[in-house]
Amino acid sequence: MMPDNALARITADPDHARLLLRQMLRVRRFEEACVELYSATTIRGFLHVYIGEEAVAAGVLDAIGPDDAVVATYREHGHALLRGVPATAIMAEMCGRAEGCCRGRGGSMHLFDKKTRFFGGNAIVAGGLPLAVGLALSDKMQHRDRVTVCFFGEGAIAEGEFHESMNLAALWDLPVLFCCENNLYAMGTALERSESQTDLALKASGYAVAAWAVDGMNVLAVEDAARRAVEAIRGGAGPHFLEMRTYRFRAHSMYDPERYREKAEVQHWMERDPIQLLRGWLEGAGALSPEAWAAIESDVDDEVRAAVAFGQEGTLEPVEELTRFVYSDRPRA
Ligand SMILES: Cc1ncc(C[n+]2csc(CCOP(=O)(O)OP(=O)(O)O)c2C)c(N)n1
Ligand SMILES: [Mg+2]
Repeated sequence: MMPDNALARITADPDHARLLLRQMLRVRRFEEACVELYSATTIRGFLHVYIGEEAVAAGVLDAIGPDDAVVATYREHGHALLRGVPATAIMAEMCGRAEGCCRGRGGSMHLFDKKTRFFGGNAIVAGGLPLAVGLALSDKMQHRDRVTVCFFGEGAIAEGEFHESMNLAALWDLPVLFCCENNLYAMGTALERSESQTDLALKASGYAVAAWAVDGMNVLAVEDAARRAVEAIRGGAGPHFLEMRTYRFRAHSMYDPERYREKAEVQHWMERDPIQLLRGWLEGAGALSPEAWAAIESDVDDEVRAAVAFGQEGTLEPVEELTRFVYSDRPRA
């Protein structure tokens, strides 16, 4: 069933709703290609895909501007892509090529791009939160009208860095949007097995951070919540926390045999696939013809195909170069 506000939003601006659909599909197809390249051992190391959670990045990143900053986790290919890092540069990075956004030295978990103010790609659980607080503190001290969005999984809530970051952000009234991607599992550990309090917004409220939960499978609801929060932050209302209720359809990483959850549970969530939900609502509202959907798919496939070719054809850095950037290249004064 289409929520009433979804119909109203689609009717008011069908182009925008179709754009959100396209953005989610770009992430889905890009990551499906990554899985294939991983199976072919073109992508090595760890790979954590975001499939199922696309509505969160698509909705939130639509609500901020180019001067704002983004901090994410190791499940960040989609965030980088939707932030505007070219698909080619991300794919080359995934394949460890010199043409990648970090010269192939970061790989899947450490995408970084100065131009789009994308501050990682952080492999340490909760490691991005203090970075976001620092970025926001710097903006506040320099009177810049910027917001920092920090994405992290619900597993981060068990870390001390979460609590320290919430406290300092609230104490210093910092312009941060904490965006918790609650997919119910931290690797194989279910939230209710590791936390006595599973209402995550309540935890942020305990630090006097404005917080609420959002249906993370409904991109329109995500975007709406993010816009409200960002507007309030820009207006000086201090940090906000959104608990995005979502689910990952695939395993934690490519190495995970998934023994900790039932197939029926995965199936239940897959019936709320954010892409299929929005697609169905658009069709129901008469705002997406079969031709329009086919055109979106075809554009996205072209983009991904070009990225895969670019990544595969990229150059591996010569072995002699591998210790570069460990220490500064600058000669000592
Ligand atoms: C400080 C730290 N401890 C443990 C790990 C190993 N580890 C990697 S991912 C992960 C689970 C994190 O789950 P969550 O924050 O919910 O994010 P999700 O993977 O679900 O997106 C753990 C424990 C790590 N990377 N960093
Ligand atoms: Mg999780």
